[in-house]
Amino acid sequence: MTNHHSLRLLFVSNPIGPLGSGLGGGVELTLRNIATELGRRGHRLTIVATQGSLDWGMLLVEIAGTPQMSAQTQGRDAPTIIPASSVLAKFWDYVRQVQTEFDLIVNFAYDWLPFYLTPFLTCPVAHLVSMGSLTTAMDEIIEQVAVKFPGTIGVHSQAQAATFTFGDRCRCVKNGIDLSLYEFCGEPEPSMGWVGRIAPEKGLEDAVAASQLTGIPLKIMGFLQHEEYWQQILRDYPDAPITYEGFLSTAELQQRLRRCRALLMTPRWVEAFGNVAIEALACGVPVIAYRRGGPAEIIEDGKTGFLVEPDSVAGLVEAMGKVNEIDRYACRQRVEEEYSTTAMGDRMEQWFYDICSRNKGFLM
Ligand code: HBI
Repeated sequence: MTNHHSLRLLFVSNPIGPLGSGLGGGVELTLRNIATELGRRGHRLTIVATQGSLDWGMLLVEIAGTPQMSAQTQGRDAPTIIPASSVLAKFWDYVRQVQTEFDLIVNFAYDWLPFYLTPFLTCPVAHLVSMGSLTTAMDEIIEQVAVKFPGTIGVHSQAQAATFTFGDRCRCVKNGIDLSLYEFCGEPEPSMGWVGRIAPEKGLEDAVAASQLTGIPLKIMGFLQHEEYWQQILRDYPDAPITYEGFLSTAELQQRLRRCRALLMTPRWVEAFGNVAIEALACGVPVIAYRRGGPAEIIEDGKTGFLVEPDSVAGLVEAMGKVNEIDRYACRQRVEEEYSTTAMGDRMEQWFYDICSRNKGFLM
């Protein structure tokens, strides 16, 4: 193993909200975990994010401006929109000014501009793509970078890669979490759990339907992004024994999640990865998930949970009845093997070194 230089890394966050607001969904947790782990390994991190972001102890450059609209609320033909005083445009003008001080820029935004600007920059850019194919404009611009700069498009699962026509050009880096934040629980309560942004693409209504059918309590945790969608669920399932626990910090989330008998994952779309799946497993909580997207590559059917026919509430109910068969400690062990920050740090560090070495004849 040749000794590697420490890298000067510039992480550019997503433009839809300050870090810590929850607006950025899984990407916030991902950025934090990668930055913390690579910092621990001696790399030098600078994070560019929206004004008002939480200080995670790393060098933070805060930039104010108008946020982008969330990409998944638009249709396939959505045009690329840059609002007045766009925070995204300001992020990347800053990047242009400081790029010579870094070995690698890492883009965490699912937005057109960073991909378009890549050939205009002298510093190499790694793009960690957080969602599957959503719009034609994004597919086109990501593919251009994938072709011009081989190996610089990172994705979290094969299923996510497969949503793109250029999926074979994507590097699957999976994801990871800081296991020290998650406490194993061997003696759960009867409740099931559901964790995620409360929005239509997450299919919460199916988990609530299963709760109403079985009478098993359901703890709902996550950012209430879509009020009307939530109200409709409450109207449709008035007798479901559900409680909304709010948008919680990781510490509060795991404190409740760990006591659940299982986590239900009901994505309507191809979940790029499904951070909540490995958060649950880290607490020893088996995962019952639709056989769709990233969770289907994380859960081993019958070993760390059950994979269910997509959109089948009956399938959820059947799996809920046999979740006691799962060894909760096997769930924790699986995350320790594959999804710890050490395992993820190895994958990310190697990816970054591969890009840098290809780009500048980097001496390793
Ligand atoms: N929308 N425009 C835009 N840009 C992002 O980076 C973005 C988004 N919507 C959701 C999102 N990122 C994150 O929640 C991902 O983790 C899904």
